[in-house]
Amino acid sequence: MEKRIWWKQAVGYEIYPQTFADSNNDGIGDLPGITSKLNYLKMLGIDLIWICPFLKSPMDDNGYDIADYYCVNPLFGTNDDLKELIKQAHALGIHIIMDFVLNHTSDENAWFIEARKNKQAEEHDYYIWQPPRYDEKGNRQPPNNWRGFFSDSAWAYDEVADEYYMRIFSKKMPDLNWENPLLRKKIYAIARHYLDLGIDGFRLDAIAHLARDLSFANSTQNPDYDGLTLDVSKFSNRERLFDYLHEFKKAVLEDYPLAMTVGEVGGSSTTLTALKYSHKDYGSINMVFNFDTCWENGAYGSETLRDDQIITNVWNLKHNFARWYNDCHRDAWLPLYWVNHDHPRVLSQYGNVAFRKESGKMLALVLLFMYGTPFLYQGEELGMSNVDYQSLDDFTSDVSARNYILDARKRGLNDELILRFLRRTSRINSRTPMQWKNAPYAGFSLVPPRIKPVNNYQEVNAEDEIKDPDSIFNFYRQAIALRKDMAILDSVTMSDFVLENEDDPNVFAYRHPGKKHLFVVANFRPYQVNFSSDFLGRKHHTLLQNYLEPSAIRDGNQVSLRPFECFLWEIEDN
Ligand code: TEU
Ligand code: CA
Repeated sequence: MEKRIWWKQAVGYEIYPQTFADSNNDGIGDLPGITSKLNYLKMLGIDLIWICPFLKSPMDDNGYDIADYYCVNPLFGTNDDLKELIKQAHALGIHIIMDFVLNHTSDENAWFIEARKNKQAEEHDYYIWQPPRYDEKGNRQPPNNWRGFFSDSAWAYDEVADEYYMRIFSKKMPDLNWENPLLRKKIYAIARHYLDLGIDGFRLDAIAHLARDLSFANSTQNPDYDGLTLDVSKFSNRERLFDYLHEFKKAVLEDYPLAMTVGEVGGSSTTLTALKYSHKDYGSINMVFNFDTCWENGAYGSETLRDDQIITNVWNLKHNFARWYNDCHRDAWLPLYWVNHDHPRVLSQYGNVAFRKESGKMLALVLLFMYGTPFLYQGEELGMSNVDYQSLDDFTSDVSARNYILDARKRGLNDELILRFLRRTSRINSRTPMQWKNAPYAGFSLVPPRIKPVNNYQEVNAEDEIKDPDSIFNFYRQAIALRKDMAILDSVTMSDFVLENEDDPNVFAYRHPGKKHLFVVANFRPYQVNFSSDFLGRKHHTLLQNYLEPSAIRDGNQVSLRPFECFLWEIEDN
């Protein structure tokens, strides 16, 4: 029965291996560390983990730059450690999906080493090369004005080849040329290798970018101060990419019907485009991550805003979730998440550290009862929050932050503003070590980790959270257990998702009028707000709430909600 597909019932959890658990106390998280925490994840109710890249890599982009697709990064363990992790996870009923990076490799990958050395080599054409341009003064320039995602040009010059190679991320991450059929075969072989090893599927990294405008014409967008412009139409969601993905499906995925695939399609993909990837009849993969529900507090690009100007746009947030549901649910499945390893912490984004417990639980409730497969991000279940770093140096383990600092200084931003902006938006925020206990380095390691822990592990850590029956962790546990109740899951995934009092600017409320009629109400403000709905007057029983005493209902259809107050009701329809 289609509806019983495992990944439609699963609750996922994203792991950033470098900072999840360090088994050998060298300051770097590793695969045996993950294995050692499987029972923790099981206790939480997780049955699907997505592990960010752990293959051999010089770590220019923390593993998204792969040097050897067939070898576990020695920093993280061995190929045998991976087999052991798969075995133990499966024994507990936990599926594992791998982060598969197929848009680019590391420049230290054997393919690229050969490609730059020898233009005649088969591997040369695995990458995208263009001759330099020369300006009036005779200075060498990149082939065009395209900017990449990490602030600088989408091209890097190679001395030996005397050509530029395309690289929309860092210069150590040359883009792969998907037009080359031999390269595509190599990629498919890698996918098969890991599926045969027992991996249950893939998160497909940066998949929206596999096809580019091969005319390499300049973007006609207005260039920025340095003559470059980030024009995503040049390398995102282009028609040709769907041919590649269909081939991938035929060549690999059709032979593994239980494998799950979730593509990262990013910010420039509409719901219509999403269906091209993931339509149940004509799509190639099972679902796609979109970014439309991220950054709805305006933090993105907020260089000149004060902290008190960063306010969640609850209307946009809930309507974006509803739009993806409405446009897709008949034909495609969806993943659900607040944030991932490329974002700040959700507690700092949409919650509030002054109301850690209340807002942490509220965020759990709202996410876990929507349509789709929810993914928590490591530490979310503990209420982990953004970094408290005081120096720009603390951000430099992230190549995008390094490039951003250079670019922002060129634009005349002072270091104080840069620091404020990075503390608000940097990817490092989510990459700090898991806070396992109240011990040095948050109990993550006995030595200083490469990425500094947030200095609140005295109060925010797994050991204490597990013990405290009223903790965020235990709230997640209860919420996940409820979601897994078959009758509730059927309502969540098979009856409608309807926003309730949809224009209320502060409260995110929705219903599932299924066999079990579910009603979620959540105040997104750090202050008291009034909310009205006819359903508030209905007979119900409370399944979950984040304040011990229920709020007093006034006039039958009005309630005054305390800061971040939320509840889940089952409405009695007769
Ligand atoms: O991120 C890609 C990414 O977030 C964006 O570039 C996205 O494709 C774009 O905004 C589309 O709108 C993935 C990983 O999650 C990230 O950690 C890596 O740094 C990156 O790919 C490169 O591998
Ligand atoms: Ca280690």
